[in-house]
Amino acid sequence: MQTVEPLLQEAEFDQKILDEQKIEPRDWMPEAYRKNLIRQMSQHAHSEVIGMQPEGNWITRAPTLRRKAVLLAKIQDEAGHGLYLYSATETLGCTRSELIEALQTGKAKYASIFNYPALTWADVGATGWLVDGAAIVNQIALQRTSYGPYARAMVRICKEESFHQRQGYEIMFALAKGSPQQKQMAQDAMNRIWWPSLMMFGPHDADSAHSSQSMKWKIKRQSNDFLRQKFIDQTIPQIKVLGLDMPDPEIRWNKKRGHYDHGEINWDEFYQVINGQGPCNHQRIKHHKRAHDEGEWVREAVRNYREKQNRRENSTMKK
Ligand code: FAQ
Repeated sequence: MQTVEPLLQEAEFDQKILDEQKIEPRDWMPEAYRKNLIRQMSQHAHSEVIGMQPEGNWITRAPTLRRKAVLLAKIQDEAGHGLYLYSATETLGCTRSELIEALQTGKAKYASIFNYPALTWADVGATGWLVDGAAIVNQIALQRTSYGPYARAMVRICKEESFHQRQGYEIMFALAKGSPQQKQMAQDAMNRIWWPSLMMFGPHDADSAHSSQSMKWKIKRQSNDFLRQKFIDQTIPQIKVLGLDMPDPEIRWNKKRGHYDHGEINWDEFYQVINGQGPCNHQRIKHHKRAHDEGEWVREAVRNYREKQNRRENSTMKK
């Protein structure tokens, strides 16, 4: 016979979600909620960490010392975001090494955008402006996600992403208002990065495997298509200020809808990239493995230090 306790726990959980209360690590939660959070949060953490690679490529080639210092600070912020998100994910009962293994073996995904190369300096600008811009639109909604540690991490991350978006736009502005060659470089970067930025919001709502349950649990607060449209609507006026041509010939203001209409995303390309067949998937994971292996001595030193501390504490207690 089923005991009433699990039913009570579930009812309490449902009520908390209904009342907009946060679920905390010590609270009871359905196993599927926990697993879904681990999936989304760890993929988010992986995106921040893998996302350092395309931009990292430009640190030694930044055009001025100021640009270099700003880019370094931005990339360090992304590492910090990865850390908050990994730590928040660990509160759900999984270890860092399990999460890293899932990334390196391809079990866990990361944002498809980072499987494209950063070909020119303008890509650094377009990435800050469009990729961080898309990330903020998504993450502002996630500040109200139902899991406490994730929501709190998002508050700080959003503040930093906002600086990232502005530094990207500033690079694009300088290029777009510069020489004809610089303007062309900005146009080319925007044309290439536009579509993968739209893909960051995931498949259409009707094709999104997790959305319906995630929205019920308030893990996701707004749908993929809603957020994508919001990003498009806020970005088109920014393109106009830059004086660049639209990256999509079908972009048109739709008075009736009160939104910009746009062309269809190439979903075949999206699925190819998220399933490991993008231009840089192999390179990104290979680089991550190498960096991770090279950091083994740090993890070993921490483990040894902890063991030593534990032995010292145990012997003090015995005395
Ligand atoms: N790329 O059912 P849905 C950043 C997967 S942070 C790869 O709609 P969901 C900062 C999805 O995981 C950017 N995979 O999934 C930065 C699922 O696969 P699974 C990262 C994608 O979770 C800037 C399957 O497709 N932000 O950029 C993508 O409900 C510059 C079905 O999709 C976040 O992660 C994609 N674009 O909605 C750093 C935000 N889209 O798990 C450096 C948090 C979908 O079943 C430089 N995440 N998939 O194997 C989310 O909001 C959600 O997870 C979505 C996807 C909206 C990404």
